[in-house]
Amino acid sequence: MSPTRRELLRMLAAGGTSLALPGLAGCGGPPPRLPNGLEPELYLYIWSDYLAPDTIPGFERETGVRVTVDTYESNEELAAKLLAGASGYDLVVPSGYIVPALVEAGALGLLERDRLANLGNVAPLFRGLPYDPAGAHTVPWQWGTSGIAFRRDLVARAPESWDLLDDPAFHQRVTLLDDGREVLGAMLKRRGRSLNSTDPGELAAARDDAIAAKPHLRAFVSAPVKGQLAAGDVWVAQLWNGDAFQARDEQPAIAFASPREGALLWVDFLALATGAPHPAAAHAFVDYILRPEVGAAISAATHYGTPNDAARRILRDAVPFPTDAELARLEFQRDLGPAAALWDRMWTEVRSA
Ligand code: N2P
Repeated sequence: MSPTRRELLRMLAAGGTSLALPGLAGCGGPPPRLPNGLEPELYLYIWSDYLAPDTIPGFERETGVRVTVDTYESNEELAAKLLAGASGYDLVVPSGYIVPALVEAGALGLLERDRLANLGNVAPLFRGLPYDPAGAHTVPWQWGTSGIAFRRDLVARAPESWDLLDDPAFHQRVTLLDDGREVLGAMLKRRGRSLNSTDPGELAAARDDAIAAKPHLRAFVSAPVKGQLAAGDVWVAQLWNGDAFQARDEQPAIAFASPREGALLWVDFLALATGAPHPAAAHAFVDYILRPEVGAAISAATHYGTPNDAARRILRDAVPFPTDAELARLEFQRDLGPAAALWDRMWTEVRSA
């Protein structure tokens, strides 16, 4: 591991809050087992609004395992918790770009793939991705794009470019995600750069653009902006496609645009945490979400794309894979390697400016 990456991971870990250590009580011997061989508990740490209503109850009914779900709003929040050590979580859902750093830091455990009978349902497009090419630690959860959610009824025209940040009509009515990869990525795209840039000059310019936009912004906010859009307090929000369509379920005037300058494509993964206290239940859950009907229900509820071919076939409104024209404007989020430390510094400077 390069010193800069080590430094980044230490920084992330330092930002972590201590956790009540679920599942770590009673440290004598292996946990008890249910008659089906599974541990009676499972701890899942996942982005908010990322499950179908019956995903957890269905698994609990079937297996007798009691599942505790905690949620987070960014990969950095997840990383901080994992790197602080002994998180007590069994399963976590990182985005692809941060998987290599988590693996290098020893935060992700090895999946026993022969315990996953439904692995074959994963679409070829989502196998062997560079984040974890052999699928040693992860299976794909959902995929999506980042763009602009807006209230059709409150804006005069669809904001389809990041130039919206300069438009006085949106002053204090616009939000950006509380996420450095997303905000600096959008600023880089606005300047025609790669959202995976590691060039210090390009990154400094992206930082300066974000700082210049701050007086116009209502906030940096992620998934919770859905309620503010529905209430009409926010008119325009940088958001992920599925969350935008979840908000539209509540307020039909909410629409989603992919910015003209190009947008970000991401894949999130279900991964085993190192030292998962309930490995048998964790593997059973991974295989459960790989079932066609369980995967389809998750995508139907979250409005994200499923990486599961069998699930996609039974979905009524599956998110189509991007068209060639869209793909030309989309860019996959990648691991930044040692440059992650520079990105982190730039983002801290934006937040504290
Ligand atoms: C969950 C959205 C997660 C998307 N609400 C970030 N990759």
